Amino acid sequence: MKKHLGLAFLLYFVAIAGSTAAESLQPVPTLSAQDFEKAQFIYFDRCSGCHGALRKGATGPNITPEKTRKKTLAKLDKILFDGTEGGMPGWGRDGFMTREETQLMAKFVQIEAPEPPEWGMKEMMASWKVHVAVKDRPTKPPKGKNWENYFGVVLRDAGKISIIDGDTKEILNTIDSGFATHILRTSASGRYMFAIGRDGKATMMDMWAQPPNLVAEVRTGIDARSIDTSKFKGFEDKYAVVGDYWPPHYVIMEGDTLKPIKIVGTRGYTYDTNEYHPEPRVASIVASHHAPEWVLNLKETGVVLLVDYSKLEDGTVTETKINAERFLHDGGWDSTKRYFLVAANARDTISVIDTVERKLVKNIVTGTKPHPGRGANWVDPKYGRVWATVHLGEGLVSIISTDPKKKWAWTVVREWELDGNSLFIKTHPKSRWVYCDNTINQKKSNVLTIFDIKNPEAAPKEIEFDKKVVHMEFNKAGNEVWVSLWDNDGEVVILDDKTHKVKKRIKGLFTPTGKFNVYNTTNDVY
Ligand code: DHE
Repeated sequence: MKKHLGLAFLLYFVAIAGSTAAESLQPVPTLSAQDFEKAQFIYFDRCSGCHGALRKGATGPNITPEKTRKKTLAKLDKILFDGTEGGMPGWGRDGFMTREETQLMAKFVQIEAPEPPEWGMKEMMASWKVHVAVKDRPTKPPKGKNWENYFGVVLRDAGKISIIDGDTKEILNTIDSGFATHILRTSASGRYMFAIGRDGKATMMDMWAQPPNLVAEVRTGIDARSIDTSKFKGFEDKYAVVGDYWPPHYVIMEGDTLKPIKIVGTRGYTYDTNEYHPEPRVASIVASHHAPEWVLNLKETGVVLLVDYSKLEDGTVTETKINAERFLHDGGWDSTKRYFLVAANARDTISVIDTVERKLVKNIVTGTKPHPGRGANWVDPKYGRVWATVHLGEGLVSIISTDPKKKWAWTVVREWELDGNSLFIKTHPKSRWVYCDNTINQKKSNVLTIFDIKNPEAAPKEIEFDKKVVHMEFNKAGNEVWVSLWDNDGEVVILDDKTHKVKKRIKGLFTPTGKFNVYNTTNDVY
């Protein structure tokens, strides 16, 4: 198996559900202890993100043995090797698994899922390390450095973060992080950047140090995707929070040392059918600007939690539960930062949460599997303030009115066609362009598509690169867009936002994926 170049993002719909109950079950295969261990690792690395640790399904379908044993090993192996039209990656075809490995995984999914171990305070405390004590850190920002224009670039398969000076384009430091590092967020001041690895390891980096350095780390669980910090007035830089996939819980930590303070479980009931779910995973997290709260999105139950952290000094958190839709995934603010728009990808829906009135505004049906990242905000010449998402399941940009005063508020006011599925969309308040990647479009994963806000009916422009393009981010000034070329010999390409000419290529980056500008991440500019 190619260990590098993660592709564990595609949604998939294995045709398992098509089998009839009358079909007889295949016998349970046996595996040696060594093969079982190998299969467990491959499952964690490639499969659990979409199917869940217990295989009950989320973005991908349920693949528990009562379903998979209705298929022969040969059929399962074909699905694993070649993928499906519904979005299941062809792990063998694309070179990520050998035939031997897809055959092993076919057997593994016919065997009952081993329950991953719990991970509690004892394990967290044992993993907690403060590399630089608070008293030994700089008390002032670095002189002569535009540190708010630094970028953290995720080097996914290296499990590292490169901190790049956005002014000089120099790599200031490359810092160890968690396994298959996923995303970065910042503290309210922007001084600290936080990374989360798929192994639940949170790392904290100080942008004021010269060069920026690793100051603390803790392992919050076994599988995680999201991290954020307290941003409300009076709580700036005070707390950090990680949302785990496994165990299904969130962990609140000290904002300057990552010392774990509180663990809160998310196991509970689906919002609509009231069925108990053993594994409601924490998907996106954002810090409210209107209350000392985080907005935490629980994937499998479709519940949005507003978690009040203001009484944490007494050890108390208060949760408000808002019914939204299933399965909640990624999302972002509207331009006023009052409304949070989150994708419920199994229901082709964007749920809008009002963080002032603390309620669901509306569930808006868009296209197949919305996937906004944090989405993009701009002012449409006809419809006014809008926010938009791309889709994992079809080539579509859905543009939603976010101005509650308009009669078309919270409806899809415009749609743009893309040539295939996409992962991320981005713009900036100073830009007239909207950028979409085509990362999961097999025909043109190397293409960046650019729509014109001022001429929304015009055909988009396309820029071709020599490698797979993923994720876009602006610099602080809003005049450059940074794009990752996702490869073992990867690059970050910097385009001039006005002319789309290449200004600079930062080469020699191992599997660069997400990029996060300190200022834009701190201030939710997108
Ligand atoms: Fe992500 C955001 C989960 C695969 C790159 N991804 C998110 C968020 C979630 C999520 C819940 C929102 C975090 C937040 O805002 O707090 N991602 C998952 C998965 O479960 C999934 C589908 C499968 C998996 O096994 O992990 C998955 N993600 C991927 C990838 O394959 C990507 C392209 C590269 C990688 O890391 O392997 C990837 N995800 C990203 C990025 C963001 C993200 C860059 C943040 C976008 C932003 O601009 O904020």
